[in-house]
Amino acid sequence: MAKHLITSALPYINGIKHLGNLVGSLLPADVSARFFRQVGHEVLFICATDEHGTPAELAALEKGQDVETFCNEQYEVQKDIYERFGLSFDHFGRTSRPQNEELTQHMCEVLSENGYITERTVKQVYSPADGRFLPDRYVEGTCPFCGYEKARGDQCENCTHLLDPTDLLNPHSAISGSKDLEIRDSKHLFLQLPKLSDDVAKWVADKKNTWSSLVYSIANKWLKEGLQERCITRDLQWGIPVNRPGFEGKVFYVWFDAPIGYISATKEWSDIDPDNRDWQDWWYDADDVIYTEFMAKDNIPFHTVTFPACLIGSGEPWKKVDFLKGFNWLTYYGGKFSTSQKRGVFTDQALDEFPADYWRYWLMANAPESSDSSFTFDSFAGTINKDLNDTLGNFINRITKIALNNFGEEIPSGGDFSAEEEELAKRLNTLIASYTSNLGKLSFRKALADLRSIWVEGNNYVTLTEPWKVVKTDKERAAVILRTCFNLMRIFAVLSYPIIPATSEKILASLGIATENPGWISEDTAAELQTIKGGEKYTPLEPLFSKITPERIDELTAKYGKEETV
Ligand code: B3M
Ligand code: ZN
Repeated sequence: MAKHLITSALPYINGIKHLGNLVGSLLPADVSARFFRQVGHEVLFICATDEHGTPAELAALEKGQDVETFCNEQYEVQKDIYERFGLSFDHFGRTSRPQNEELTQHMCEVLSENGYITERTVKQVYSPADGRFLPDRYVEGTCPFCGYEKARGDQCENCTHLLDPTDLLNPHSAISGSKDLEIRDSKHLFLQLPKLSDDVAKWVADKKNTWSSLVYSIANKWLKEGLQERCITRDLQWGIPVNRPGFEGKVFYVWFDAPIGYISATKEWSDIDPDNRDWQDWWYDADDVIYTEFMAKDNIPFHTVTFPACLIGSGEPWKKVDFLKGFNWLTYYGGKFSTSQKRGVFTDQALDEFPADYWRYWLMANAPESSDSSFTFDSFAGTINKDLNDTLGNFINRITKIALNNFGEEIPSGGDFSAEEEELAKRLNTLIASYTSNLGKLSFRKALADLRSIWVEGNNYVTLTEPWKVVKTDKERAAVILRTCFNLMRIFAVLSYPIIPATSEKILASLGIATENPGWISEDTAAELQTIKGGEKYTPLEPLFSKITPERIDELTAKYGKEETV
């Protein structure tokens, strides 16, 4: 038994996430947390909302709310959606909580004592009308490169040139529209990454065999290009205050405090029950912990270079990531999911259309692991119909019907295994070993292909043994076959639990099996196929899935769109 710390990238507070965000971090982290718990490890699965930065302020402004009210509301909205998706966090915290403020300020202090933080004065846009500095997107104006009139201070959306707020022609405030802007000096803190780069490079080199090539190459690309000092403060009000003289009214840059949020959310968790929980067991001098992070590829540099640099620079024994699972993009009909353009299916909408398990299954079966993958409703319907409905669902419907008609609501007893069951055990044994190993290696697509093959074995076994015929001539043999099928049902439910937990719970409940942690399936597959002995009562299941019709697909594409136009 090992201690597994698992974190998902912290979703931004600025709006409801789409399916791409779900499959790029939150969902695979949950699948792993469930799996590791089931095989008997001690697991701590932590996540939180990432609440600082200009995106949060601007989203609040757009909604006409103050940032705090906006964040409070959005936190509850996101938390509720993740619960309904069955995400089994041990704690879902917030980077705006006091634990994060305390720890972020502490990190800045120790980094600064160790000589990794310096002060420098830079030129910033100031708006007297708004009474504040206007960093990044708070300034709009005309792009000096292409003449686009609505360019933002960080980037021109039209020609994609990166900009500085001071580059814009005819600049005005995005808040008040005021054109009366000044350039003022402002003092900021810079993290001296160049000084830490040798240590980080050494640490990264050690991960060559543990990280995937995607993750390892992104980290190395950054290191090779040479690390630059980074400004870790902003002239904003919303955020974690910088606790030093001359920095009144300034806060930390969101990417400085967000990853610290993993640790402080763990502290939130232990502050709830301090007698029984200790966050330091997981984070401080915690060599016995195996730490796995999940994220989309654009977050990889921050997690492989910047954040580890801070932890190393602190000189304190903070736990650093062991395994890092990075994902490519999930596209929507080949184009981008877009929060700002509302393109694609968002997590709240998804749950209005279909049960969480449909989404969980499709997303994990099509996870963008080694390349991007594309969501389409045709693909979604095809997979749900074929795998969930026609394979798993159909197997359960078939045997329930035959069993009910011939043996009532009691699992048939009597008779012994014969060659067919021995053969079934052998075949399953190989598949389950592969499935278990792939889940352990976080190879999700391969794991899901194994799971599908495991379900197929159930249908093949029924087709081969023909219980509906046998029951007419040899009731004892039919009892063996059907009882084996009930055992298969249990095995399927246990193995499917990381992926489609709600469905698994239904199956287990119908068999009268407690479900809090269904455990795993041992290597003695023959014994596993005879765990249910016969004579037990069961509750017949209603069909678990229903097919998605072509008409429904048309409805959905009309509603959510499929054109790639912007
Ligand atoms: N909120 C960005 C994102 O969701 C950011 C991740 C923070 S992880 C510490 O892609
Ligand atoms: Zn431009």
